[in-house]
Amino acid sequence: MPDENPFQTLIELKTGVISPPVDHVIRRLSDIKTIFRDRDAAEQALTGEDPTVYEVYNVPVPEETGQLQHCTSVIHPGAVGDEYHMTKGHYHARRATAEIYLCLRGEGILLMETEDGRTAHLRMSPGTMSYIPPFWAHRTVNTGNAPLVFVGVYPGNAGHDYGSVARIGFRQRVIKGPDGPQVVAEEGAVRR
Ligand code: PAN
Ligand code: ZN
Repeated sequence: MPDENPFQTLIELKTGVISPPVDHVIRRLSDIKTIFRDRDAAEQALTGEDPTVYEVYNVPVPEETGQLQHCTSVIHPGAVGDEYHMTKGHYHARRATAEIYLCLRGEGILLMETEDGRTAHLRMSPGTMSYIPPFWAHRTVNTGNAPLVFVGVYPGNAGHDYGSVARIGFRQRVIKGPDGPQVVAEEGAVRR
């Protein structure tokens, strides 16, 4: 029997802010500094202010099979050394769950990889709808000068596993090249 009522939220397309107010996660550089390859540049940046790298606005939905989690992410423009601002990245705790990213604003690259070593990336720009299949870890990178704003929709029971990415790292990075953003293979061993 249905025990919930339909509801609606409003996304401000320019900022990604959802109203009425929902759960709001702020990731500052001090929270995520170890994900960037140039640790000295990260420490240097932290001697000044502690910049907000990205924010997530999560519409609260029960974490249950059949539900659809949905949220906006806003990655602010910037770089740490030669590496663009990006999310921590994760696998879904329940690996067999997919996700859709609909880009509303900005330019970026969606990095993906599997535990058996496959890698992929997709460019994001307003209107692109990217499909992250089950079993693919995902991390989003803002390669532009404006906020990268996108909607994510994924199964209610997916959950997030950050530990695997934190332990193993991502096999690809996006750096500033002479002709713009470049996707490069992570140097050295995969484990670090
Ligand atoms: C997204 C991400 C969001 C932030 O909603 O959670 O972009 O990235 P991290 O979770 O890696 O910090 C999503 O993929 N949810 O499943
Ligand atoms: Zn996800």
